[in-house]
Amino acid sequence: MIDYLKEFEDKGFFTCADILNESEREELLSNIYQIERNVLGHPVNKKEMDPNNTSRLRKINDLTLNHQYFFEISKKTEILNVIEKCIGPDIKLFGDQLFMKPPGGVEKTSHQDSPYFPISPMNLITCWIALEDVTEENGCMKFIPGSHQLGALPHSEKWMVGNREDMCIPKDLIQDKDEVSICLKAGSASFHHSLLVHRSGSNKSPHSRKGWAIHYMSSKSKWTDSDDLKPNFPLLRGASHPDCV
Ligand SMILES: O=C(O)CCC(=O)C(=O)O
Repeated sequence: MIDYLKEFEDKGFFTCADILNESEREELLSNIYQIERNVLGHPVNKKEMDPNNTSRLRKINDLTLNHQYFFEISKKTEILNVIEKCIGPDIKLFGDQLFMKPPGGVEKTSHQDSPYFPISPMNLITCWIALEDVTEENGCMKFIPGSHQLGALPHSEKWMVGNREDMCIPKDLIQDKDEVSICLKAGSASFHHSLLVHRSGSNKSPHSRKGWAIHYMSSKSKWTDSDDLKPNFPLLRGASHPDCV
């Protein structure tokens, strides 16, 4: 039995097999298929197109906020039991992102999640669910073990995703010889700390690689942006706390 808390604290990640059953995975993929074809409505500003082929999607944000089935899966007991071991019993949902990575899909350069999240302390955890088999060739995630212990690193190097400017961590700050590839069977998941340095390669295979990242935080966390921008984060387990998220 994996000691999830120890793995989370020491290495900043671990994996869990079969976090979804086959019918859940099929239902999620069917919903995604319908969103891609605009059969199921999803806010346009929550969809990002693939810069190499602007007729297909690269990313869909906020599925849990817009579709009940995705929200139900984010509360799945098996997932929350693992999350609870790492961040405690009071759990709120921060948000979610689906990374589509079709054949030819672009890489995601090295970054940490927390510098993009206005949440303190920087101790969130992401459950990244492989909705399809994930291999080295189709662009698996790559983690640098223990890099979450470095604190927040500067994201000062430009990275263009088509016309959109994004940022990444400069290469000279990264010990990429330590990097490990996270290949997963469809329905399995990796869990990573929000300060873990990670990236994913481009998809050089003829197979799609969909990964759904769900971000969780302790409900004792603090919102660090202005009050009027604070969303109403759903409580998934345990209690809410005054003056917290
Ligand atoms: O799925 C990917 O390619 C990147 C995912 C990622 O960076 C994340 O979940 O934080």
